[in-house]
Amino acid sequence: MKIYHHPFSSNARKAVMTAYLLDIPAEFVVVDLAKGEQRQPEFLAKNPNGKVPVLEDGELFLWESHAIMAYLGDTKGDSPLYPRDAKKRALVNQWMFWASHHWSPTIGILNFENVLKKMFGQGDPDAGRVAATETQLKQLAAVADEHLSKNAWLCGDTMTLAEVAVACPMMTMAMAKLPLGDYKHLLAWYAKVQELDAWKKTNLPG
Ligand SMILES: N[C@@H](CCC(=O)N[C@@H](CS)C(=O)NCC(=O)O)C(=O)O
Repeated sequence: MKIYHHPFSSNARKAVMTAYLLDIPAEFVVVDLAKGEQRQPEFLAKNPNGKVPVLEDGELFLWESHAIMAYLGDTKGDSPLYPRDAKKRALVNQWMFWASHHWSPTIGILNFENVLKKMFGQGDPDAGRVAATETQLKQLAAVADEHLSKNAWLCGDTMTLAEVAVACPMMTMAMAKLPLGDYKHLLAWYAKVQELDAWKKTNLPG
């Protein structure tokens, strides 16, 4: 099994971290996004969207980080990280879909405005877009924070793949100026995730 990724990509990190947590031996293949390898025909044949992560398992090529996480969880059998019990799994999926549809894309806008624009010489952040996105992100953070004020982990007492989906986008918290400082339950939970070996192994080099 191969996972095509890039160490700066929070979406790719979700796939790599899941493989580590589930102890699934996978070969991690770096796709050089800065050089545009993701737009080369060889990579587009694996993922026509030209994005990491991609998982290759035999004849299966799978894209979308949360689909990859679910597949890895399925191949592992009944792991507490992605339980087979329908109700328990539904709650893990709920946070994974929330991360995919709301949390990651909102953070992605601040990554673009506050980090990538400068990196690629595309001008200053758009102040109006930043302010509107900060408001949206705070609303989302308040939901997670309130939930984590009553639960040790997103799905209750046990750590699951939901943690991976929600924590990985936060890896750019400082450089993308994510306005999360007031959400103390979310930050305390994030500190616990950062203590995991699978998190440390996927930290940026250096
Ligand atoms: N919804 C996708 C998003 C994947 C994505 O946006 N990947 C970014 C890195 S975080 C990428 O490969 N960007 C390269 C490009 O767009 O050229 C997922 O969750 O896998």
